[in-house]
Amino acid sequence: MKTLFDPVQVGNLHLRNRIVMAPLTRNRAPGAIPTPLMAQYYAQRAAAGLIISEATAITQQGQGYADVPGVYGTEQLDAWKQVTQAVHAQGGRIFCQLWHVGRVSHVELQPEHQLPVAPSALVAKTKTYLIRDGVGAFVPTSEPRALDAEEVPGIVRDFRHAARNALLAGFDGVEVHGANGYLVDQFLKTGANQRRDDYGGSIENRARFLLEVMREVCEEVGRERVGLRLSPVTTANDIADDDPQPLFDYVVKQLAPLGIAYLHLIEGATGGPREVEGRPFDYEAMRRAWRDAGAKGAWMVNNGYDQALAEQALAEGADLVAFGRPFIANPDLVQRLRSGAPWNAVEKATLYGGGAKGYTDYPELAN
Ligand code: 8OZ
Repeated sequence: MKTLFDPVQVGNLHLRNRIVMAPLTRNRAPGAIPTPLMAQYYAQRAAAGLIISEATAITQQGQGYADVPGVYGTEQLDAWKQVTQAVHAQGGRIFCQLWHVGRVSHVELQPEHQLPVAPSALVAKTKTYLIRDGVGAFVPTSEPRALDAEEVPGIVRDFRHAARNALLAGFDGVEVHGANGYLVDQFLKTGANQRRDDYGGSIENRARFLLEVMREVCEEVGRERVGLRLSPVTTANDIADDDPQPLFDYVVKQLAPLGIAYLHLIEGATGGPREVEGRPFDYEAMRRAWRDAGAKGAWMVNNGYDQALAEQALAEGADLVAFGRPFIANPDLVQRLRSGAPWNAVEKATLYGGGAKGYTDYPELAN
């Protein structure tokens, strides 16, 4: 029987357990530059088998919220080095989540206040977070402009370049953010993609951008250092697809020969119910399609897991379980899982933005 505490090989990394810290946006990187406080926060959580960093913008164009970090400038890379060194000093492992928000942005965050870019010029009915004169505010996203087909290879190269940067900054690998209604997910799904060229229409065309990104990133840093996050039926950021099962069936069949280290599934609505009304989905069938196509990478599950559900998932074929909010409130979550100790509750008011409060000051169990 697999347990959460078994060591496991993922790509060429030996992880000390199957417990993953999920990517968590915390908006504590002023000017998109990581801070020493972030190094402390991640180091506190380094007992996880793997940490996936908060979503990190591959370019300024890929930025959609105030004070989220980037991985495109020298200063950012130097600051990330302190984070990765602090995690490694605790014997931990950390991947960088590579993020382009696409239409989930605001002109005030974009280079020269240009329009955010997207597969199609359709507004996402969602909000983003800005800080104006020091005061945080949730504001509707800006109307995006549709990318020209000729611009797409440039964004694929931006992903590739960011992957190289992440390794230069000491990350053990990268996770492409293909979930939660951001750019990759916008290309994949009918609700955001009305293109009539090679990047829209059929499933093959809508999956083209993702597969181009994955091929380039694998070529740059090695397949064993690459993961991908997907959310087939999430409702996050106003995203939807008319028929997700065949879409993701195709995606995993095409991904399999790439030989990536892991696939990371958000089951249901991100941070919400694991079953979404009107959006049934068979994850087991998706995993079978991936395995039948020859994929050997780890299958990582996420969304609302507690200990019992996590153990059940491992028994049913998952290899890794990612915990999000529990890791915010419990820096020693691995220890608590081991001992069956209760978990601290998350304080909502300090999730996004601010300093040490609700970030590095959650209590650990007394030893
Ligand atoms: C919460 C707030 C802002 C961004 C995601 C990167 O959902 C995010 C995110 C989450 O993937």
